[in-house]
Amino acid sequence: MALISPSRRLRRTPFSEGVEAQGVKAYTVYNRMLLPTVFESPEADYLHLKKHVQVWDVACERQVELIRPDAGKLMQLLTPRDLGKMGEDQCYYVPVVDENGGMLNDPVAVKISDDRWWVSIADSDLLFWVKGLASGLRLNVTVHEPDVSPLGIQGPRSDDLLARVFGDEIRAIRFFRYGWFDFQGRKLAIARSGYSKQGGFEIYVDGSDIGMDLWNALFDAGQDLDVRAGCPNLMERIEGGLLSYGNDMTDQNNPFECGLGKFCNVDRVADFIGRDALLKVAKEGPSQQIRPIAIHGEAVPACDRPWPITIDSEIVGQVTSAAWSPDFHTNVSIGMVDKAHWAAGTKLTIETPDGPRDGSVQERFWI
Ligand code: THG
Repeated sequence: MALISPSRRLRRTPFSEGVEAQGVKAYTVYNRMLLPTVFESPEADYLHLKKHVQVWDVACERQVELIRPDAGKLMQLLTPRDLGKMGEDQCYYVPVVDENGGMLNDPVAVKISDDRWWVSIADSDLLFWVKGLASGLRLNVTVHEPDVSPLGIQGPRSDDLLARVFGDEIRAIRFFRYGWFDFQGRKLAIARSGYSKQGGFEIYVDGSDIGMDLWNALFDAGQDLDVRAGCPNLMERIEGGLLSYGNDMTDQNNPFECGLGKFCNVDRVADFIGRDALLKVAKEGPSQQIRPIAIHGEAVPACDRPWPITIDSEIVGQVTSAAWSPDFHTNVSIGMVDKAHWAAGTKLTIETPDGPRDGSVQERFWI
């Protein structure tokens, strides 16, 4: 593939300097910002992530901040997930849907207080939707993108690395909870969350000015842990069934199709946008759904467009993410499959650009 030309529109991050110094080899574009995809090689990065600890520049997970009296009301309008019992130390993975129940984003919502929220977005322009609603409904709320950039700490030695920089209290943070920790006199929210299944944290770095200081402090503290710069790893995230908005689902899919029905409290939440549409799907059930699919044979190429899934030449779905898994010795993939054919064990044909390949629906994701 040809190179992508840099420009002001393609935003750098507070950590880009560090990422470059560590020899980043490839980027993708996410929320109009640079997101590293490879350091050493996809395989080497994967093996290191599963054994050690990595620091990830995921600043492209931009925050949409909702602040002032109607912030909580607006936040609940955005999602079918019930936020009623959410504490001021919690993060929730929340589907955000439009008036048709179509997925607009699948962010992590961080509740700072009743009237202040951060919505840590996937790759779509959610800011405009939220600003439009706030304005159209004349709500008493400010919606903007603050200078807050997540820095991921992922891998089995994450606790050990962060304890050295922030103290042992870091170890007590539970999954999808966060605490406030001091760095250079600034209070940073640190959550036990992140886009891998290897364990870890996300530091919400408040202020670009301290980005490189924190980056350097982490690498200084973790030398003997073999800490490295890393990034979301395609093979690992498919093994773990972590969804990628724009790849595995779009606004053409509802949350039930995405397997996110467990995050939809359509009966309990009285007032969210898309409720009528989702009540219908909740009652009838989705007609297609995301499934783990093993693709047999040698490594498949990059999945940069949907690959049709067929049975006896009839299209029954599509694969949207796929990669060779070094640990499971098969191609792991995520696909959307019609109800009639989504049962575990179903044999499928996947029409890859290299030709048709045999595959099968799996009982569950690999990790
Ligand atoms: N962290 C933060 N912001 C993000 C992401 C993140 N924004 C972009 C993107 N990732 C949003 N998408 C996801 C997808 C999956 C998860 C989080 C964000 C995730 N899922 C877990 C799972 O499916 O196993 C846990 C879900 C749960 O049980 O609540 O973590 O990663 N800040």
